[in-house]
Amino acid sequence: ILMGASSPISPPIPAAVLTQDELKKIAAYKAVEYVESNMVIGLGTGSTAKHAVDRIGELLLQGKLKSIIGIPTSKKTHEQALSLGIPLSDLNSYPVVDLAIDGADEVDPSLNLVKGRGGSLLREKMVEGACKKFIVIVDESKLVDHLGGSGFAIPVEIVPFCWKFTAAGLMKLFDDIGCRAELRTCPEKNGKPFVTDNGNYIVNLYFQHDIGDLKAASDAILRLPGVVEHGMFLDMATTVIVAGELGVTIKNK
Ligand code: ABF
Repeated sequence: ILMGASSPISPPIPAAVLTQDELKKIAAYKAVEYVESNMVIGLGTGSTAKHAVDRIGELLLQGKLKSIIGIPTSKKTHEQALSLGIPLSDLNSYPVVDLAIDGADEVDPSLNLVKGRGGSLLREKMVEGACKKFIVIVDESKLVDHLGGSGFAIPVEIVPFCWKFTAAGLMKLFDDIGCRAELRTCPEKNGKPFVTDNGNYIVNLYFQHDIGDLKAASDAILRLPGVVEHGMFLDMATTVIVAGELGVTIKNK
């Protein structure tokens, strides 16, 4: 101890900060509270949805949920659910899904979404389009004012056949607002194209200016031959659960 030396001023102890993954888990667990026995459940894809699938598996194992049928939205989720012992089926056998729980890349104030940066947008749109209630689970970093703003991509699933032609067609559609289309590739596979669960490619669209009328943009993209589906999920979410540093917010349509 140095006599006479002024004691060091210790910095204030920061309040416990939750990691992004902890926030995702909080949102996911909250969503699973809506799951009831005997429901047909759409099982989402991605790091947030993974927590929800884990939780459903845990409640089944504990006997707190019974007779659930899961409809997975990707091969990856299919594998995860199988490993947890969740009984699985598909839309052929269950064309109406009671509830789907899935993450998102962006959520706007009207609860429109961008999804598919994980690459599973087609199956997600099919399953979530077939459900009576669609709960989206996100941490607060996913909230945006406008979809596709701030230089983030809107993914579009396209057939591999003459993909450059389709990508050029997509850019042309949005000439007036400035649009760049980039094929999604896999750095871990020497830059080979990313291939979806359905054997298709993904083109990411980057916009210079606000897209404006989302419905018109969606219709135009879907009319283009070569396009399979895009990652704008308009008017589909019924509830969005947002986990943030200050707690959980539930937004209903
Ligand atoms: C899926 O997971 C996708 O539609 C979306 O791209 C992604 C969100 O990922 P994460 O939960 O890992 O942030 O639902």
